[in-house]
Amino acid sequence: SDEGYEAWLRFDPLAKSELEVYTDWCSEIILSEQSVILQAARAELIRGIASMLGRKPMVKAKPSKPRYLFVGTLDCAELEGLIDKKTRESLQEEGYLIKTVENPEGSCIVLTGQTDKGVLYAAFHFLRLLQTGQSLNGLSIKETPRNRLRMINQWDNMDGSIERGYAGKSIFYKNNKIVTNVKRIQDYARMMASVGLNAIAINNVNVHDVETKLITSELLPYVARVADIFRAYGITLYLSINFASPIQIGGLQTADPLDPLVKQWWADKASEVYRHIPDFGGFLVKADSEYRPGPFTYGRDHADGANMLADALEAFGGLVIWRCFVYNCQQDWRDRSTDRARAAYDHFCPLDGRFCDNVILQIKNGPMDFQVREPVSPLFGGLRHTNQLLELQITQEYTGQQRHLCYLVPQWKEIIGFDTHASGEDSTVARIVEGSIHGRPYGGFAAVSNIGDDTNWTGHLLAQANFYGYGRLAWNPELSSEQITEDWVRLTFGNDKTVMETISRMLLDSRTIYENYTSPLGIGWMVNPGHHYGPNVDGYEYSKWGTYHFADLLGIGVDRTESTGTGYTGQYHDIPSARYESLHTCPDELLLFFHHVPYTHKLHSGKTVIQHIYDSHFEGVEQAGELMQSWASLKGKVDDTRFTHVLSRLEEQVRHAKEWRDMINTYFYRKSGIPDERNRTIY
Ligand code: GCW
Repeated sequence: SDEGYEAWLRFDPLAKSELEVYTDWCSEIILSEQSVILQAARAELIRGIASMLGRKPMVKAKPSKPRYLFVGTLDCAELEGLIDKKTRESLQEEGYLIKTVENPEGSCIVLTGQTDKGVLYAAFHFLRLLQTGQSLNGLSIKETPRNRLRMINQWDNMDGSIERGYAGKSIFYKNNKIVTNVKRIQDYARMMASVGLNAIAINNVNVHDVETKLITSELLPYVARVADIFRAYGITLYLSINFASPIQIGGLQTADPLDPLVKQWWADKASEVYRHIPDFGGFLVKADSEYRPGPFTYGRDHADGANMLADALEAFGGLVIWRCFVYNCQQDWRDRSTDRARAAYDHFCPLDGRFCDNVILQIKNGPMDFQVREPVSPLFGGLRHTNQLLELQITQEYTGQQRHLCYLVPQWKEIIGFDTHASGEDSTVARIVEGSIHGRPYGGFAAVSNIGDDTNWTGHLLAQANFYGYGRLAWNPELSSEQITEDWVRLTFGNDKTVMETISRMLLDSRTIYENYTSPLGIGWMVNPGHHYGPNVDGYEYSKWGTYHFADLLGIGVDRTESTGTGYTGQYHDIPSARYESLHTCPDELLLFFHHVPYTHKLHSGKTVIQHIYDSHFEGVEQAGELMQSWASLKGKVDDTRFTHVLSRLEEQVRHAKEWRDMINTYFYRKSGIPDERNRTIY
């Protein structure tokens, strides 16, 4: 039965019309070099081509047919004459080239890269061309990743649970051990490489007791085996570490980053790790955040902490990825002067310029925590002399937990396209994190994974699109949502036009729909505390977490202006700062994030805030119903197993959307006493 295990690497048999030409090109592969990564490329090509064309290609050292695939790095002598010098020189480290070379003596399609990694990416791209039915004539595709780091963070714990995981248990750990059956890890590596991802941290940033030991001689051999699997797909392995390790596993009295014994301990630890894993990526660190240990305990700051680790790793080429999700999580709700949104900027901007070159700050996209709508974190515009990594959340903690359809690529496009104005116009987040604006050596994207051991990886089958889209965007932030979506649908469901258009539309509309029936106008939260699923307007209103909406009988929203509020708007550069500061220019969708307004305040849309709340919630539920209808219209066009699975998720979504609608509308009707203009049922 088809439960979606193959994800977008299904390689379903192709239609008759395409078979003949493709077979002509693909029945012979010329590959003479050896390396584990080229081995992987070869295996992928054989598997994909055999599956799509129904015939296994032969791999040879010399061509015996007039048409063939040539696979190899630019170093391969045979490439002389096939690729000109200028093109060769223009290819960057992980870049690749797919080129049709027509010669009277024999024509080939060249899949090549500067490194074997590039060749692997070329192989996956080539398979995508076949699966989506593209012409192979005159191909000349040159690709270079925009970001040096294209990373995945697993929030997996060694007991097999996954923090904020909605697709089963960990594929990495079971019963406090690293799994021995590594088939799924390998298939995961394939999925990652197929979209160009090149780095992974395999344990939760909240590093508990057992996971603290991942860097001990007892567990490192097992970690090394996992690193071996990823290495074959060009993926570098990282570990999240516990800042208090010197105490917890090192027997020291302190973890003070300036203590010579602590420094020495980490330096020794680093060399031990690299003895086991020579190409180890480095450490991912959550410190002084949500009760995790960190430098603050010793009166040191984040630069002291990060640089100490960076010094230990430097000799081995390792990186420290230091998270900026640092805020006061023991706030008093009565205290109106503390604003959690300010925290990352307030903590890290003053340290700009102090971090070592092999430290990268990992910054969540928004100032709060992965809500369906947030402004972009002002820290991206603030830092100038520091490497930056954008942190996104693929796992749908606040966006329906993979029970609701919420395709995040459009949200991510908005984030990376946001103009910080840090160095004049077009200082987008994409350009900042890639390092080009401030000339930084490292940078890129990181994201929290949404996969687990459910057969289809992501719980909701359509949530695979979020993982896929993340990888494609990390490679090239310029790709449009539409392009990425179309590719994913074709790879996953085939090239039928109706299927492609229907599913694409569903995906592209889904985030707005989810936003419509959940929390309005950028205010966020309003979820059940702890697990964060389902509506609870006051769930966090009187808590210590700093996530308030301040709704009363007259109005709602957080005043984050400089003139009368928390001053958060002042963390942006002039242009975005002024835009958010003024009620006249603040965009509707973020209004309540920046301003506290009466329910009768008129939006740019012409509606009052209260009427907008009612309308969007009624509309959101209708739209969720339409999602279900759209899917239902595909009966017979999508195999039964996948069809039924998605349909049942969408039915659940509609039921739960109604719950959201009625709780939110009722709450605001009772608070404000203002009736719905259209007299619909509010309880
Ligand atoms: O969003 C919050 C989550 C925590 C998470 C934390 C973080 C890993 O609710 O589960 O912990 O963010 O990003 O560190």
